[in-house]
Amino acid sequence: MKDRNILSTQADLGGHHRLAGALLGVLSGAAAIGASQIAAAIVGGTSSPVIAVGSTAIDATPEWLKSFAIRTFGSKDKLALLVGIGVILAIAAAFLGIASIRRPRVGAIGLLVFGGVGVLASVTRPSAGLVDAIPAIVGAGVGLLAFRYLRGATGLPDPTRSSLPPDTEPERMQREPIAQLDRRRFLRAGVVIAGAAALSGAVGQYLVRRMSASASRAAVRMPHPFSSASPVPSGADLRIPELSSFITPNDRFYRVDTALIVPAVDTHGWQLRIHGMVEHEMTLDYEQLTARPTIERDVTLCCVSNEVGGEYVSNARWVGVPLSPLLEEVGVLPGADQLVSRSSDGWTAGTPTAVVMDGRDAMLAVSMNGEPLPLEHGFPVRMVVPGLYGYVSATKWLVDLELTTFDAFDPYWIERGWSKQAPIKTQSRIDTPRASAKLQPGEVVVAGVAWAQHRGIEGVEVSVDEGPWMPAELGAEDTIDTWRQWMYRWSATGGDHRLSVRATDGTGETQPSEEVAPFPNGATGNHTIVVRVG
Ligand SMILES: Nc1nc2c(c(=O)[nH]1)N[C@H]1C(S)=C(S)[C@@H](COP(=O)(O)O)O[C@H]1N2
Ligand SMILES: [Mo]
Repeated sequence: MKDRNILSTQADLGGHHRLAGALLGVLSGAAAIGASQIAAAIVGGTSSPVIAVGSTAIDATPEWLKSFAIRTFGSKDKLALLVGIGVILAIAAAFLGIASIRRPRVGAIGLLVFGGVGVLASVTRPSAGLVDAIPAIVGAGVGLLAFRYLRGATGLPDPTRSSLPPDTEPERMQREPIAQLDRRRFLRAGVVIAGAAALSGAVGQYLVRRMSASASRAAVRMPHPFSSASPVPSGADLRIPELSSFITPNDRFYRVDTALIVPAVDTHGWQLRIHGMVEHEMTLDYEQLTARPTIERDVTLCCVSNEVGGEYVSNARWVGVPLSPLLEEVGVLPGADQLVSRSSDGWTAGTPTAVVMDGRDAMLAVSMNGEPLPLEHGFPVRMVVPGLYGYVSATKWLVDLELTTFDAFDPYWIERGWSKQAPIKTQSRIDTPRASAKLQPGEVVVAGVAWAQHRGIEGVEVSVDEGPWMPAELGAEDTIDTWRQWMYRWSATGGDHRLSVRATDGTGETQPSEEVAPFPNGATGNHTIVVRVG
């Protein structure tokens, strides 16, 4: 009699119940994995249980199966493994979830078993410690909470908590579950858990990737430059208080990009593909790239959206692989007038091929002021092309170079109306005194920077109250690709005064005084400030 009851109740588990059970299992599992990812990001190291299980599986895989996987999935073999683990987990979770409709304990035990596997895999990884057990434990705990919450939201009775006398149990289990599935409440709870799991999984995943990128950055050995830069001439930095230092420290270097979150790219697995209108495509990994002869150069970068007097300009010492020999090696086909560079997050810039090849120090930079590129500035590899605004040349997190034509492709900012051709315009800025400063009468040192990358700065002049242009003293020139400091000793008299600056580049051309907005190819106008003396 009892046996018959159990069989019939199992058969009574309708389609909706089975679906709810499967969802219950999969969502609880997803919540567990999401939580474990966040915990892994906080604990640090390589403690993500999913990755640990994956790595353990790889270690345990016989050689023949590994080579089969590599042959079949190529460089996607690890992804295939993770997808495989995910599918197995999802199927197991779905079955456990269905079973737990009748016997909630099955779900709880399932979560604990998977948590245990995660703990074992995590703590037995080489270099793992006991703290690496935490993410799997947190995951199992959160999974249990999600499971209880979702199970409760089904509205189905929990036979283990029944207040009914035990002998009425088979009777109740036979009928009630079918009647009581609260679909709306369960779906609402399911959406909440699915959202939380997806969000925490994604955030945790990013944090883990970011840590691995930082670790990979810390492990990078900077190549000794094949062609070193000369030391910065001693007179290049006038060392005036409030004047921008000649070399901008990395943490003060301006930053402009479209990335909401900084792309986290590892050198391990990084590849640069050079393709398009070339005789032979080439793909380089990080080791192959940095094994090539490198150059060390000082180059001032600036942004096209820099307003007159703005902060989006900075100077650094870069080490990188010169770009033109690479392009010679792949053999640029005639007509390929645009070099499109693409970042890991899909941003693109288009640089004239002719500019890259004209002998200037266009490079794939790996180091900035003696350190690997900071993550914010494009780690592991970015482009630097002296003389062009960043949006047409300075791609960070570089992964792809394609030779094409200006007619065939519009990169990111060109699609949005900015000019295809964007050489840097000659500009100058007053750093000190600050606008609206209150000064004492007598000698005031007015100082700032001027730039006209790849043409150089020949002269800087200052005008007071729209009076005659008077020559400023120039800091020593480092190279024509860097900015140049200037200073002017002004005998300040009482009252409000307007100070203006303008620069003349190495071709003898003075910066236009006409005030033009940054859109579509760079601002012009003379930086002018008002100060109060007395
Ligand atoms: N991947 C990527 N690279 C990019 C950008 C971007 O949005 N994404 N912005 C460019 C622009 S507009 C400028 S001015 C420079 C700024 O470089 P920095 O942030 O290192 O100063 O990066 C360029 N490289
Ligand atoms: Mo820019």
